[in-house]
Amino acid sequence: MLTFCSPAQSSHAPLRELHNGGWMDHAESPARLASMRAALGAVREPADHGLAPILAVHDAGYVAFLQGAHDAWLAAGREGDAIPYAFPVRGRRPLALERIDARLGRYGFDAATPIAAGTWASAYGAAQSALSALDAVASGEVRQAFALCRPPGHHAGADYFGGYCYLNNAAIAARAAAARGLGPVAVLDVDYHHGNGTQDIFHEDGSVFFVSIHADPVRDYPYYWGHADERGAGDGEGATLNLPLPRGTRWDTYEGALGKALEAIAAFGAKTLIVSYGADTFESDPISHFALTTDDMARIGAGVATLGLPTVTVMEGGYDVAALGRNVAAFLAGLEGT
Ligand code: OKP
Ligand code: ZN
Repeated sequence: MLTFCSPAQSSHAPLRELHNGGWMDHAESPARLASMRAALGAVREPADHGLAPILAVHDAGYVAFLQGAHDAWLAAGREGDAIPYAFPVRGRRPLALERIDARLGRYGFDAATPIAAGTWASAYGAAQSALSALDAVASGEVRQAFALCRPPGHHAGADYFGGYCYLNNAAIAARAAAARGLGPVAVLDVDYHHGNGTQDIFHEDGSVFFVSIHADPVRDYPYYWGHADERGAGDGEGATLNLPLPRGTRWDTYEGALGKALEAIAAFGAKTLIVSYGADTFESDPISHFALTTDDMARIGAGVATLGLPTVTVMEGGYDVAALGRNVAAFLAGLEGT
């Protein structure tokens, strides 16, 4: 599988995250990338598409904030990673506050997503990988390509970061595909966690169909999105499909949801597919609670391949570092039919 990855994507190295009331080593580590690189072999460096395709998804003020946040943190006399701790929830006025803590809370939605020295460079590199994977498919060079993105993207909205995500790589690729006339576009999100950022970005956009299979947010992060009655709004009504599943889900249950998702994508008439792939559905993932096996990853890939669509897969989560490389390789082998 033609795979894109930028060396800049290793520079994001958040130190720790607040987890269940205590500090733990950050789950989204550079070691994840090393595990995947070791299993996948050669990668191609992405071309630099600049900021324009990022700004087609993300708010300009938010992007400027991300670019400067860690410098502003240091300028405020702080050390280590910038982490928000106060949030203007429930319709507080949009105040143009200068203090770094106020700006962190304005743009962040959780305290698990630090902004470190290398965060912008890595997020920018990951977005460029997604755009180059799209180029390779759009030009006809390949039918399928893989963007080995890190940090992940599906929790990031037009003007917010959270869930280890800063720029929404899948949404950036999907919007670029639509802009190139490759639509209708579908985004299939098979990460364990609901892709709330992607859902929000396309919530009122009927030209991109968003379908997600994920842990029921009644029990699992991100809680406030991903419930089955969220179906899009306005022009996008009906172009969002959420398929929440219970903790403990194995292939026998997962297979039915995947079948529904694929049927809906075909019925929508998608011409290009973006897959947000997370390996955190794996049975021994340290922060997740499904029970899929490495063979099941290949089954997901093979299922997606039955759509027969030009496909860009974008990497999202997966935190069992020792198993991550082989799980991703199994998914991609299933997708390629090998
Ligand atoms: C990112 B992706 C605090 C709990 C917050 C955030 C999970 C983000 C998952 N430690 N957990 O979807 O794999
Ligand atoms: Zn996840």
